[in-house]
Amino acid sequence: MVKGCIFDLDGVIVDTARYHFIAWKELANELGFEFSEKDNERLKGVSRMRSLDILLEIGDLDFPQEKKEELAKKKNENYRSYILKMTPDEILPGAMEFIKEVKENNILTAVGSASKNAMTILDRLQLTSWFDAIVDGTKVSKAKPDPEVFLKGAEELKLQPADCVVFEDAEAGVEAALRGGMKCVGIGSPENLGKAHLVVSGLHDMNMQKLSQL
Ligand code: B16
Ligand code: MG
Repeated sequence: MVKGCIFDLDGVIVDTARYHFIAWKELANELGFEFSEKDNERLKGVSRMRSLDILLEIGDLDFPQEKKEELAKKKNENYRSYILKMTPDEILPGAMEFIKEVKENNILTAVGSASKNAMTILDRLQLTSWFDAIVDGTKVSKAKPDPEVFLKGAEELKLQPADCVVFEDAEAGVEAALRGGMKCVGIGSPENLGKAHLVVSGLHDMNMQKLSQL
């Protein structure tokens, strides 16, 4: 029986990928190269510094560590200027309803996100109090596909990994959930999330029946 649901944030509860995209694109343009939406797909679920490395690889550029940190800081300040304007209207369809349904069934809830801005986003969406545990990029040292973020989530919920279901939109996140010994629901397309136990197009397509059959 499922005792806990652990949700990834970006791509599952909210679509911050478009703000990441605008901020990374602005940085790429300043550095003198183009960055497309297709390129942005490679950054989903990936940590900030690893995202910068991928971006610089696309632009065929490299910089010393100190300069890289300065660039990542600049991108993050720009990104934060967008997320600070977010409202609860931006919660993805069906997410609020599913989280409520899960809680009504006495199942615990957690967030497991790579983002160091997760608390700001959850506050802007007025969602913080809906979660029994929040594990974000400030609490972990190993990026997905390492299972650390989800194992910490289960631990904070005081549950065994096998009693938890992870909801993830990124391939590396699905891998992380499976490596952690959890069930996983992929949010998106079976093409790249095929390893998950179930793939749905969004939380609007989830319900208690599907959850209990996992
Ligand atoms: P930050 P998730 C991830 O969030 C994003 O998908 C990824 O694109 C981003 O680079 C990463 O967070 C780090 O975000 O720069 O805010 O620390 O999908 O794990 O909720
Ligand atoms: Mg995600």
